[in-house]
Amino acid sequence: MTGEFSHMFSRLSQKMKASEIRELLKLLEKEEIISFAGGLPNPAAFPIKEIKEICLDLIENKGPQVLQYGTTEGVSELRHELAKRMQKKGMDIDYRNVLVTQGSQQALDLIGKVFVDPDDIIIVGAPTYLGADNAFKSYGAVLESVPLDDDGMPPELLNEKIHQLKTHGKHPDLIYLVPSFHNPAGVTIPESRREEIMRIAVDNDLVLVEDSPYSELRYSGEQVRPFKAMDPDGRVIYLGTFSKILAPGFRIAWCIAEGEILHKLIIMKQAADLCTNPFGQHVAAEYLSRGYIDTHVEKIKALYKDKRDKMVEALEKYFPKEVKWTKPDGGMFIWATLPQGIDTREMFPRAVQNNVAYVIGSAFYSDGRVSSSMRLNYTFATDEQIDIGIKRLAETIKEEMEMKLKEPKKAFEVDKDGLVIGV
Ligand code: PMP
Ligand code: G9A
Repeated sequence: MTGEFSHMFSRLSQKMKASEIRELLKLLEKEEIISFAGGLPNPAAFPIKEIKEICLDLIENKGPQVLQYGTTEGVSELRHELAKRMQKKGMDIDYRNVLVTQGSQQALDLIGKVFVDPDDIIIVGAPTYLGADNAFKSYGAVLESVPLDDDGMPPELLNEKIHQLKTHGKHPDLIYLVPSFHNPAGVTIPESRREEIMRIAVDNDLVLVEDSPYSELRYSGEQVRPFKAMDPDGRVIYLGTFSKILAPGFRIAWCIAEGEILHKLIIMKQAADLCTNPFGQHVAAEYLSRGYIDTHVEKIKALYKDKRDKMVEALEKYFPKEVKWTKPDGGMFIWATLPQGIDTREMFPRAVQNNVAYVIGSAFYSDGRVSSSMRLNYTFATDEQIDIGIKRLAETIKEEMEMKLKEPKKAFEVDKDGLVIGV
């Protein structure tokens, strides 16, 4: 029997709920379920042969070095390679601005540690990436959201939100954006809008967090300059990651920051983990310096573009005409919106019974509102699964639309913290 310790927990940990995505991933270990839930890369996109070659070389030729502790800032070969890559995107930085982190998720956590006191305000989109929501809330942040449209966050609504907060005596410090191929909405902020948002950030003295895991995965349209390339005074913190362009199992990402912000992030990382896995960093550095990355990104772009098209085709073929969805120019997600009155959280057990899964829309709203939207990942499933899974989902939606007044049967139970406890 386990004892009772919850009275010892911090106030913040008592308030924290489990991540809907992390919990869903456990549930979806059932083999018969076709999952469009997790934002997982396709395993066919992992460059196993090259990684094996690099690992063998490193162990044989640099074993003592790559198996040792590293600096908190990151392995210097990797920081140099990443700085070159970021300079090509127009950023006026050098390797000293690169902080290697344990996934971008760690950077989000470090940003929370550096900037957030309980009840501090962060502006986010509605919807927004729920991992950021969780990271910031774990430090007691209050998230104020601005609704997104087809071009991401509208500057006029951002201005209005800031003005509204100020009239109540509140001043946000941070704005968090996923400007390219948004998770979950799939939308991208065009360059002119980025310039306007940048001006608003400067005028209102906001630090802008540019979380950009998907920007390299563009399948159509023109590249857009990152906010970090428009940054006049070091107020943009840019986050990039190898999770979607190499392999998430490495847990290696990078954060571009400047001056005292960078300094504080480093100090917080020293306390968090000493350093990011040095062996993985050396592998990533070699992967870049041997010139493998660009060929690989082109390969996965072709694969994912095809999968996006397959999913759009299946949606057109099977989904009821009342459902609307985005057709993203890149990234990994389609955001589908069902007719008003359908709650995708309520519908979820029915989908699991029909052996198909998605992420419920409400998971991406910091106020947890009811949502008739769902996020569909198209990169992980096979082509055949995309067709079968979307057909199952279409049937689920039709059933829900017809029977929405009936009590849905539970396909799983959750405990008081939102952890899945039985299927
Ligand atoms: N930010 C966004 C917008 C994401 O979609 C993800 C992963 N889904 C992350 C951060 C975290 O990525 P990682 O920790 O694997 O680098
Ligand atoms: O939590 C994970 O496994 C990463 C994926 C994030 C997402 O689905 O958005």
